[in-house]
Amino acid sequence: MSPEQTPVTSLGPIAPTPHAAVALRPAAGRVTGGFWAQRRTTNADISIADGPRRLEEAGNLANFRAAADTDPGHAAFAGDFQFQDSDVYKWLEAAGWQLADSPTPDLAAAVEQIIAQVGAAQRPDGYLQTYYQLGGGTPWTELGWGHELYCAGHLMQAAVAHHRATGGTELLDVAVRFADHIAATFGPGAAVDGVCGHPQVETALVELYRTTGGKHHLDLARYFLDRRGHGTLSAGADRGHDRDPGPEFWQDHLPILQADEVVGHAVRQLYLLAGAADLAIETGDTALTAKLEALWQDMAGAKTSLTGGVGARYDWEAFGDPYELPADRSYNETCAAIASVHFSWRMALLTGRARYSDLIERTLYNGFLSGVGLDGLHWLYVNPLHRRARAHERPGDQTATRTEWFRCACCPPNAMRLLAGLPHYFATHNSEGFQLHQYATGVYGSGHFTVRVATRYPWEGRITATVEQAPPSVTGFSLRIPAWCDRFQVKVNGAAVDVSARDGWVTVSRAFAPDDTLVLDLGMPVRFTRPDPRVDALRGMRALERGPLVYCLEDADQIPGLDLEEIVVDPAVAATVTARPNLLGGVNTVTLRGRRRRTSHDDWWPYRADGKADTAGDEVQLTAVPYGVWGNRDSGAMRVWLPERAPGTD
Ligand code: FUB
Ligand code: ZN
Repeated sequence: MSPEQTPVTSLGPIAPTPHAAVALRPAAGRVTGGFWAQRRTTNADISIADGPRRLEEAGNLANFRAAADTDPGHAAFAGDFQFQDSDVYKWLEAAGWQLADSPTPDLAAAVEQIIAQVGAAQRPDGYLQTYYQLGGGTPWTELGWGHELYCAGHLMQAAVAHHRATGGTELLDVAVRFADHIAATFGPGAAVDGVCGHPQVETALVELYRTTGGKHHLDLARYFLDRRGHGTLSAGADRGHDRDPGPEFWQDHLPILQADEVVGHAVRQLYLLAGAADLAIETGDTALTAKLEALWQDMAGAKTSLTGGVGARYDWEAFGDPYELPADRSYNETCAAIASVHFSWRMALLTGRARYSDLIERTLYNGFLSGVGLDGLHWLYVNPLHRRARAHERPGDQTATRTEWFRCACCPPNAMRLLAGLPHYFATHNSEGFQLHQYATGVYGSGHFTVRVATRYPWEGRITATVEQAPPSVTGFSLRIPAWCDRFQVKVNGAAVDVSARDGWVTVSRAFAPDDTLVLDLGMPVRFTRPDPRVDALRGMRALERGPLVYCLEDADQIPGLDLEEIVVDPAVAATVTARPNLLGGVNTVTLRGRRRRTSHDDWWPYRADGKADTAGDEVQLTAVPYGVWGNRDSGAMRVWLPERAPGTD
């Protein structure tokens, strides 16, 4: 059976239980063509396929064999980080979603082999972390940096993916044994009463509960959430870590219900909030939901880059102050963008609000995808919005240049797992109908409602959705109108319908029949975007956007000799869009006229009295490409935010 014909029924990464308090439930999806098919094919055929080689080369798999004592030649832990097992688990999770989508014998065999190595390494009491098993220290004594629960969480998520994809329990059994060991070890009056320095196990335990039905997994997730914020973590307790990042870094500064803003390490913060959202979904905790909505608003409203990137600070990979969103030194780790998608999707399910999927869209196309090389082999760990031709990286910085793998390789397999499970973030259903959140060519469905979507999105704004199967119970079909779009039209079976967007959704209400066709046309003019004036680092700048895509200028597309530090733009000038099928995997470029500021040797001082005009420069053509594909050609300069031409200059 071809992927086109197989029914869309599989469960994805987040599968709320039947009694969950959700406004929307994820629908199944299969992407069959277009933008995301291209990127997901590279993910499957190149990135995931190459994963075992990478994990072998970096020593991650040898660690499991050594812990199982079947490989005495590699008895010492390989690598620099306690959490390296998680790279293997993230890869296994990616492979699981890939197997669910389009299984191949080679991938199935690789998964089976690696699961066997993981299982063999597990201690008889259920404990599993190769770093500590290979002499790294005493388990559960270094909760700050030890990452034991973090790794356990990734193991659980991998096991859930494998089980949902294949029905097999080989990895699930390992994960449940570890979860049981954790339950026996942690809790008031137990051997350990505390939390992990890196949240992650919370969301994983909820998903394990959804898979096994074991209420104790949900209770354990609740314990870890409630115990956090009571100052149980301190770096001093961990050997070899004399720099204490402070309680905010590892989300131990406040109980979540007392928190007013997103702070500390961005991935830690957002994994925690994703886990809390999962708990709210399964328990109907309305106070927690309200708090999560407020924290999401703080993140989106004051701490997110235009690209959806989060975690602006290089120091401790942390959220900055409100509006601390520089273009050049914005860290925006790829994992943080992924964590933002995880959090937002759970909020979309909880509340039904389109704003969460708006941010997911922005993040996916821009701040996430920039982390993934077009070749599927080169990655960005940090995703700034400006790279100068003269490198501004400090020794020890994560580089803003594409790299094959990292010493701390958290991002590549994390990106693989998101891409592999991505179609499950695209559509939902509830008692009122069916909702499309993201637009990608493919087949989406729930129950007996199935719809086939055809689109050239994000290059064009037309989305055609043809109903294939429609039970009488589905009387509403909703389409998300992105926040960036202020002109759209909906046609049903060729006739324009008068619908307006409410809270980001347009809903066509009728009894649907097979072959009913909805066409949504989203206006996609090029937009000049200005920052909130409170973003001091960006004042006086403009960015180019079209549809869901943020654009940037890269050296490679400009006239020879143009210095991107010298150009200014005028938002009043027209910009043109050109389809370039042979550039960067096929993109639309945006061309506009800008001006090169003329500098002279007399400009020894970069400040001028108000009223003194800049020196006039010549007009130049500028070509912008989508930010999501920047850095795929060379290591030249790049910038998203462009200085606006000052009034009074010619
Ligand atoms: O600590 C594990 C991972 O390493 C984090 O999620 C990333 O931010 C990186 O610091
Ligand atoms: Zn990462």
